[in-house]
Amino acid sequence: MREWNGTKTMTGRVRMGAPGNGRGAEGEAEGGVMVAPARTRPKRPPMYKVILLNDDYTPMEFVVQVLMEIFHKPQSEAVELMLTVHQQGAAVAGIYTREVAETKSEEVVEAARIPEYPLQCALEPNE
Ligand code: TYC
Repeated sequence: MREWNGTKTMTGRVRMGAPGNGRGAEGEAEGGVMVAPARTRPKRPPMYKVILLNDDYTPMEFVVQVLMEIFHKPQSEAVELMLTVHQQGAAVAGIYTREVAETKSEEVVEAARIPEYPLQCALEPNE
């Protein structure tokens, strides 16, 4: 019988190590039993959309500034995105890992809290 000496590739397919001593390049013998090695590369982290929400009070210029400073949008794109939110109620400002998405959302709310604007964001899993 052939012993396991495969390694897992990023796509999840099995790649066999060199035959011979029963040890793949990355496999480890443990009491004579081969164990599958850990994945060689970490999985992609779950991603989250930061959705900017419309309201009736936050000035358009302030939203454009937020999109440029917090989401690093060029001015033309920031104006376009702000108008989309204004006309359609919401739009995706960016897609990030959970921690980064939460931080962006907190930064938006905090920036708006100082001049007392009600600007808000929502987070949504990306797929
Ligand atoms: N609707 C706001 C206004 O008329 C502008 C606005 C745009 C507010 C986008 C929030 O996320 C927003 N002043």
